[in-house]
Amino acid sequence: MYKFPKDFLWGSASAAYQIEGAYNVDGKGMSNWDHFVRIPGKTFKGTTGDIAVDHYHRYKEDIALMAEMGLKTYRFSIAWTRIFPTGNGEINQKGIEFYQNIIDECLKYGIEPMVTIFHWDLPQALVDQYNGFESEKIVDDFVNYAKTLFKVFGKSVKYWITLNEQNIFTSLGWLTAQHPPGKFDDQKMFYQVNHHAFLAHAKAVLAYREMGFDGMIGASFAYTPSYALDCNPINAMSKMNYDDLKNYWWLDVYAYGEYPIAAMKYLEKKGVAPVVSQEDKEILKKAAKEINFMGVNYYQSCVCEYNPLDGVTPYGTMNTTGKKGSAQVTGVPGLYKNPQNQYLKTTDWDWTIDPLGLTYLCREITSRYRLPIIISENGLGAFDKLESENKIHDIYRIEYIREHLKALSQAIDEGCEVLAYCTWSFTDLLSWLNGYQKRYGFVYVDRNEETGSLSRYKKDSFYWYKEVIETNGEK
Ligand code: BGP
Repeated sequence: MYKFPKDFLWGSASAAYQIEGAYNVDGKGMSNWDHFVRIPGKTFKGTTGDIAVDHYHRYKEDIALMAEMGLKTYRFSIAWTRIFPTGNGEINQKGIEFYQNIIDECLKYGIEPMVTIFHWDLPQALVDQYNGFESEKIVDDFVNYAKTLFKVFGKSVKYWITLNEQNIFTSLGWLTAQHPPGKFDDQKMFYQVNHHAFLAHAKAVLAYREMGFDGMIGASFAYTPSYALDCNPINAMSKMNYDDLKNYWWLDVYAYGEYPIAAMKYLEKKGVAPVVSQEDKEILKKAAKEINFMGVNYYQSCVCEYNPLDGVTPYGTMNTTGKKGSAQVTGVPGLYKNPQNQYLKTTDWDWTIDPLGLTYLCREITSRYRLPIIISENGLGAFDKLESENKIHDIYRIEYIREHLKALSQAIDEGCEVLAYCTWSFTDLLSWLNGYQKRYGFVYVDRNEETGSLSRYKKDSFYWYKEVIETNGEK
């Protein structure tokens, strides 16, 4: 049914904070998330990743399940605080050992490790010292951390993702106050923080090359492709505004080392543009030539419509409960707003389900950037039900992934170079804003306090994806 290249990397992804637990074990330092979840009211029903799904102690069992499924790659992130408990200084050998074990375990089964250097859990010590990404000091500490990983793991790991979804952790951290540091509408800082993150990414990429490695390195971006509401030119302009500010602002810097012109003008007029030196510009450009792929996390597309100056703002209620229809329309006054797409269904969390959007974005990346693509996340968050005999009949997930794979194979057929597809996620895990009830995995994790003890059960989708991999997508 689908066509995929011979060495296609069938994968699945996770992130340290969302699966590991063991938040204060073996010398690990406190992260900004360990800190944030302890502030009352910040997370869904006060959930934390203190234990998460205890992957720290169960990684062998989890990776054995990956091997049983036949995964070709496993994307996971390293917790900075396990390697450098306070962000820099002395290396914590126990942390190195843990990730060495994960990597060895993957390699033992022929699973290619794909490592995310930063998936949002920042050493709290760096926040206490200089407010983390708000200061340019973060760049040196990040590069030092990345270089340590390259030095220790660089021979066994060939795929590196510098930053996961820079667009999301900065938006939720400095605009909507839903992630640490929980700041609201601080636009000036938002753009400055992003600039520091770009520099951190760029310098890490350059360091990787300077150290002589020839593996694959890039960033992963949460890409929400957009459609104009209709052929009214004012809505087409709204789409252009949206893309410049919400997509190309990141993609262009990774791929070209340059900010989009119209968006920069707009921010300058508003007085919120980042301070960018000549030297920074050169670094960004140099690093852009060194990335090997664009990492894309794809969950949904959006519609763009004209939004008047007194229109909706970016700060409408989000659906973090799974109660369909509770999300509000948001946008940027004067530029665009994002109404629901009447042609598409949504998940229980109001995320649009749009397989063709995946073909669309692959085509766009290919023609705009001429870069290979790694789909580093794609999946369906749902309320799964544990039935008798520990079965989970998640046909809706199978259908979701099947349709997205069809769309991906279409993109490949139309000339896009796609190297890997990682589902989010392998086991169920913590959803940052939605607690544990929003499940994504192929493997169910039983959280029932009496019976659960975090037992793992294979869902129907597990067996289905196993066959997809076995047949290289022809099933
Ligand atoms: C991405 C993140 C992941 C993961 C996923 C699902 O933005 O990179 O870490 O959480 O989204 O999102 P959610 O858990 O909000 O449903």
